Formats: sequence, C-alpha cells, structure tokens
Amino acid sequence: MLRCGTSPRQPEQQPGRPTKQPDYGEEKMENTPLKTLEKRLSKEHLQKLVGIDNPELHRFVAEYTELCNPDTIFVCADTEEDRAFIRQAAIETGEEKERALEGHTIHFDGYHDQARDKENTRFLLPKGTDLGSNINSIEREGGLQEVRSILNGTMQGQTLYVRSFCLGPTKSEFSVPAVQLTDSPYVVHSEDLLYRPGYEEIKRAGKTGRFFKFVHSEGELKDSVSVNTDKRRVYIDIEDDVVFSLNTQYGGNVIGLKKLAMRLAIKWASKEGWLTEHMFVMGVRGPQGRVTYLTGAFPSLCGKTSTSMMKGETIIGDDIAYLRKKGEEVRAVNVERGMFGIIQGINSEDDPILWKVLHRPGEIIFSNVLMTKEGGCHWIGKDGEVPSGGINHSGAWSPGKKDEGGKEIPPSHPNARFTLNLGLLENLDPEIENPEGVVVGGIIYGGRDSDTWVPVEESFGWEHGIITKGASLESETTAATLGKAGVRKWNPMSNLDFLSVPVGKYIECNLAFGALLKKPPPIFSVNYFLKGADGNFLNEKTDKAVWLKWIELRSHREVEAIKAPTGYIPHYQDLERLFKETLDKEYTKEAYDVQFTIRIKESLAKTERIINVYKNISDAPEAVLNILEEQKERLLSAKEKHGDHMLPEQL
Ligand code: SPV
Ligand code: MN
Repeated sequence: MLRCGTSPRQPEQQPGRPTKQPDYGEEKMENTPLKTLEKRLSKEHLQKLVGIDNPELHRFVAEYTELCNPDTIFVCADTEEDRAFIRQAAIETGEEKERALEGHTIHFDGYHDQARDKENTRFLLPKGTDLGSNINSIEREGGLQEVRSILNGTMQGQTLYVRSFCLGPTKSEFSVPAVQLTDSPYVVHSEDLLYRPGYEEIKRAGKTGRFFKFVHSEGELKDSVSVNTDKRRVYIDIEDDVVFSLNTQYGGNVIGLKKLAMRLAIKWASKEGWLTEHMFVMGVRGPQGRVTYLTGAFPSLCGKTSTSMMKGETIIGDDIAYLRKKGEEVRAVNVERGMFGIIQGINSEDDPILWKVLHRPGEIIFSNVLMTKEGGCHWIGKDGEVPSGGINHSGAWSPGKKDEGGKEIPPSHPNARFTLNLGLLENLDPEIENPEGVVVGGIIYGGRDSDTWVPVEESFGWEHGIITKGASLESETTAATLGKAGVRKWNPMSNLDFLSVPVGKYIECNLAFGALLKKPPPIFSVNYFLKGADGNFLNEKTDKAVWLKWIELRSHREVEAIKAPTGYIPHYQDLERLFKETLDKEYTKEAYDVQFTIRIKESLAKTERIINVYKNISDAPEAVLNILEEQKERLLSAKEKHGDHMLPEQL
C-alpha cells in the first residue's frame, strides 16, 4: 500500500483567495509583531508589509528583524522602482561590479565559497525523527540555537531586504509564494531575475496563505566577500518551512528559492501527491511541427542546461519542475523564470543562443568569471585567447597564479555561473507562463557515465523506469559540488542532495505518482558521456539532439525499438535517418554498434551496486529490489549466451 499523496491542500490554503485589506487600527497595533514592525520600519515600508494581510508573514519578519537588528529594512513590492533600487544597491555595496556592456555585472564569491556546501547543509529534526543515513541532519533545538547565535545582531549597520516571489507560474494550482529575508542585494537581484514576482501573489493567497521562508545573512564581509566561511551553515527547518543560510554567498547556498525551496517543496509534494523534481522542461519538435514536452533530471554538470537549450527546440526551464496530475495527464511547470547556468565551456559554436545573449546588453549577473581591466570577461572554454590578467574569485589574477596549496588557479572557477531571465532567450517556449503547465510526453534521466548505459534507452514502463533509471541514477562527480571530482556517486533522480523525506518514501511517491495512470509518460535514460576502449567520448555534444528526436517519436509510439535486458533501444535505421534529418550527419553502423553494444558486464555490476544501496534503505518499497533482481536475472542469462558484451543485432 503506497503512503503518498493522501492529504490535499486545505481549502483555506489555496492561493487565489480574494485579498482582504488589512485594518491598521489601534487595536491591531497592540499585536506584538506589528508593534515591532512599526518601531523598525519606515512608514513607506511598513505600509508595503502590512499591505499583505498575513499574520504569519508579519511574525516572521518581526522575529528576524529583532534578532538580526538591521539599521534599515527595505520591503520590495513588484514595482520597477523597487527592482531598480535593488540593482543599484548591489552595485553600490560592491557585491556586483558593472561591466562595459549595459546591464551586465560581475559578482565574486569567496575563494572557498564556490559551490553548494553539502557538509554544512543540514535538516533540523526534532528528537526522535530521522530521514535516514543518506540525509544530513542535526537535532532541531540545538541547530536553531546555533542559527540564533550566528544571526544575533549580524545585520547591524546593514539593510535587511524583504522580497516576495512566486515559485511556478502565478495564479495557478502550482504557485507557491516565498519570502526572502537577506542582507545581500545580490541575492535579491539574482532572485529577481530567476523568479516570478510574488508580492501580489502572497497578497492574493490571503490571511492563511502558506509560503516558504528564507533567512540569509552573508555575515561579516571583507572586500565584499563573506569571511566566516568556517561558520557557513545551511539549515533547513521542515517543521516550520524556513531555511537559514549563513556566512555564505554562493548562489546554490543562498538563493533561497532555488535548491533551498526545493527541499521544502519535496516535503509538501510527498504529502500531497505531486512531485518536485530536479528537471528541465522543454518542447521537442516532432513531425509536422508537433511539439512534445519532455522533462529531464541530470546531476550538476551533466548537460541538463545544454539539453534544454538544444538548437531548434524550445525551453521552459533548465533546473527545477513541479509535476502534477490532471485527470489522466501529467503536467509540469518551471518553478523558475530564469537561469543560473554554468558558464564554463559556453562557446559560440555549441551554444549559439546563449553566446549571443551573453554578448549583448541585457540584465545578466556573471559570477566567478575573470573580469578584465576593460570590463570584459573570460571563462574556461570561452572562444578566444585567455587574457593576460584581471580579477577573478582569487583576487588579482594572471596566468600561472597558484593558491595556498600550490594548485594553479584557472582564469574562472569551474562552477562559475551566469544569471539571467529566460525572457532574454529567443528559444523561450510560449507556454512558460501557462498556469496549467504543459503535458509531459516523456521523462528522461541522465548522468555522467563513462562505461555502462547506452546513449538512449526507454524503460519497460513506469515502475521499471522509476526504479532502474531514476532511482538507479549514478554520476561521476564534478566541480559543482565541493569535494573530489571523478568519483561515481549514486544520485536517485539527481535529487539526493535535496531530499527532505527519506529516500525510500521519495521513491515510493514517484512510483505512486504514475501507478494509476492508464498511460503514464514513458521514462528514458540518456548517457552523453559513454567512452570507447581508447578512453575517448563516443558521441559529439550535438548528438543529443538526435536522442531527443528519437524520444519524441517513441513517446508517440511512432518508431519501433529493440528489447534489450535493460530496456528498449533504437534501431539503427531510425537513428541513421534522424542523424541525417537533424544534424545532416552520416551515422555509420559501426558507430551505432559501438554505442549501442549492451555492456552486460558493466550493467550487471551497476545493478548489483544499486541492489546493495537499496538493501540498506529500510523503507524502500518492495518493488525496488524485485525489479532490480529481475533486471539482474535478464542480464545474467544474456551473459551466459553472449559473454560480457552483446551487439544490438544479437538481441
Ligand atoms: C546544481 O548544481 O544543480 C545547480 C546549481 O543547479 S545550484 O544552485 O548550486 O544547485
Ligand atoms: Mn540544479
């Protein structure tokens, strides 16, 4: 019996209720939070805050105002004037530096603050509760005390910014309002580019409207970067839907609405029967101009953004999606409205749309790239020569500069980013703001895998796909997370870092989501990183366009496939045609044979690795081990007949 999705939203929590104007009469001001706010906020900002009739919001702002003790408080509404003020503040405080091109700025994070800090990211759990050993946690009361001691007086002399956003399109069943408190205008500016404005949305949600809460303090700064990174903390209080982010500036740690909100949303989704996924959403063109929407989950630096930006297709989002069922359909929205993308490797040939956008005026924040004297910028893998010097995340930089450990510092950090609103992109899909979302035609899982998965494969069905593709996802590590690169890590649905419910329960919710649908979206795996015996990649970056076309056709059952022990793989003739049509490329039978060889030995080793993982997850649904054991049996009998490797024609 599945335990997911049994408690729908309470009626009073539905967004979209008419806004009741608050009453600022004497009586109400007796209320402690309002009194606090009245004391601390200027009249203009007080009006903006109490203009939202939500006592929980007032309590939240009052509590952290008292604790952090800022000199001033700036409440942002959705107006152009407030947005411009924030942009300007980011420049005036030195958190962003203007570039030569209009609208472009550069932000630097500290040398040791360049990625999500997994070690110091913890859930605050009341005594006696547990999320399992895969999820980092700390006892709640102790954690809250630590937060309070770090926040105590931390904003003295500073401005506290209060800004509301909306996750998902506004006026939609998907909408989740969120409120960010931060002492960093860079954070508000980033969120302004990345999310839909939410001042009106939270107003609309009414008195009891629920919302996510974020408290960020960059702490003490030197040269505009956080100095106390030894006290860097990202603590998630799922009891109270609040996340604290302290002594850090890197976007993935501080942009509350990104991966921090994702953790809170996973909990809500698991309770209410929808999904919060680390997925892009894109429209792929099929025959006669048909557009099929696909979602795809990939760990960091595995080609998620570049897939969603594929030439000839349209993007809805590149990082986070909410999925809900509507009748027999699965529908998805982009939780965000912008892109916080990895800039390394972006060049004019592989990324023509982004390249163009990054080289013309427009509101863009570059982070941790090299800034030249002339106000230009450079990153690893950019076209052209490496400049002879400039400023980067290590300070003044010139080629050959080494860090304290003697390691050569590259011109930009491998996890350097750009932040922009999707409105700048010419390939933005027109359905981006559809409050109903788009119908999901197929779901893709992909990781960085040098030796096991074929480039594209369809699962046998929902259950097999969730278990052997999503829940079995592994990836070789990269620079976007702190730690050693190149190690194979299990990362179910590429969501492991963000799970706020035990892994077993999360898998169960995914299984339950599609279980009762007559025709759930087909589930696929892709692998862009397969290598040959010589250690070279077997595919070009652009080949993924063809895998998408094949997935599009399969999702309409318009091409046949070959049944392998691990799923359905393409016929050579279909790929040959699609390579010609899509890339004008001759795809040889030899290339197909090498790429689609079933690597029985490696697949068996992988299946066994994953079986061992789930043997240690006590709440994993029974289906997980059953389906994996069945896969192992199929692989063992193939091995008996064919040995370690098998050509598609032997199937
Ligand atoms: C990722 O690493 O998956 C990102 C960037 O999307 S971060 O915001 O750091 O999560
Ligand atoms: Mn991501």
